[in-house]
Amino acid sequence: MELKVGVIGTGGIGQEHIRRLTNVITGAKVTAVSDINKETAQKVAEKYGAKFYESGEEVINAPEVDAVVIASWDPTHAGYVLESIKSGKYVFCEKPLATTADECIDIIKAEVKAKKHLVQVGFMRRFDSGYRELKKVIESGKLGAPLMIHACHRNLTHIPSHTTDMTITNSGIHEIDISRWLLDEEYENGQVLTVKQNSNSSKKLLDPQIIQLKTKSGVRIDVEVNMSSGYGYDIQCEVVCEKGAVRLPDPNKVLVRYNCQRSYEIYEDWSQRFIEAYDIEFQEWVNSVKYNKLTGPSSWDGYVACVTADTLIKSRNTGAAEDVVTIDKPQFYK
Ligand code: ISE
Repeated sequence: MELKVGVIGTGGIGQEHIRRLTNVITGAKVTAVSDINKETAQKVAEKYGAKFYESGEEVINAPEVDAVVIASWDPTHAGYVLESIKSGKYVFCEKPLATTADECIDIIKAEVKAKKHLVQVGFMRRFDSGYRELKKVIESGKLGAPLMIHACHRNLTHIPSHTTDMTITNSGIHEIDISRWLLDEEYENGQVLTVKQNSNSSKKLLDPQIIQLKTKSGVRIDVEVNMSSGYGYDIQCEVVCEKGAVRLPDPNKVLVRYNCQRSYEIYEDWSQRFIEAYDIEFQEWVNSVKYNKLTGPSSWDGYVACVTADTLIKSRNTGAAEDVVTIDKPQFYK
């Protein structure tokens, strides 16, 4: 039987998810949608044969909705997640889980009280074949213990409303999550360094920024987060271990010989670069909901990412490394 999914948010990413739930993956059907922009939501509803609702709360509580996808504006995430937990429905929430750590704690408390894992957070890199291969090599142990991660996160350019904090909460948050997942370790502290500024970025924006994190066992992670690379969307990651190093592969592209040059295409943005990861993420989510056992990133992972991002922002303001301080992990998430 098909899983009936209600989608809140029919902007760019919401429409992408509706398309993949309908045309790419198996076992799901989009039955209800809503968006702050009602006209767009109505058009999307018509296109996909779904029911249009005035509000996200109505989507969540609709009888034809078994599970919810939240792809709306970041500050609305927490409220919709809490409402979904209240109605006992599985919910996939695009990152970030919430915009404050306190809201994440409210979600954790509600989920623990419901005694059921209902929430998955959209950290799609965990579903990327390259990152999965990287994790496999680390976990095989043949390279010895990991010592360092060198990563970079480069966007071609940034949207006009992008802020200095969003470089951490919206972009760098992926490296915060994926490094923790690759190493299977928690963070001790973190710091943000600024470097000579790119004159092509908005004057109001600190860009680029360098994130530094240290795990409890002492592994050091450095990430260049650069919102104006000027040449494409480029994600790199190398894990240096005691006896070797392992690197994230570049996307598989043909080598073109043309005009006295050899070249490979570089993607323009994340929706193309991680398109397969998103597909796998949604297929696994639908399967796991059907089996009644979620396997993807949890509310706890969403919370830790949020606390770590807050810590990094604090460190940028204090100019010193700051400790990452979390609440005790509830047994429920162990
Ligand atoms: C964007 O919002 C995303 O979430 C992408 O995954 C990230 O790589 C990009 O930097 C963000 O702007």
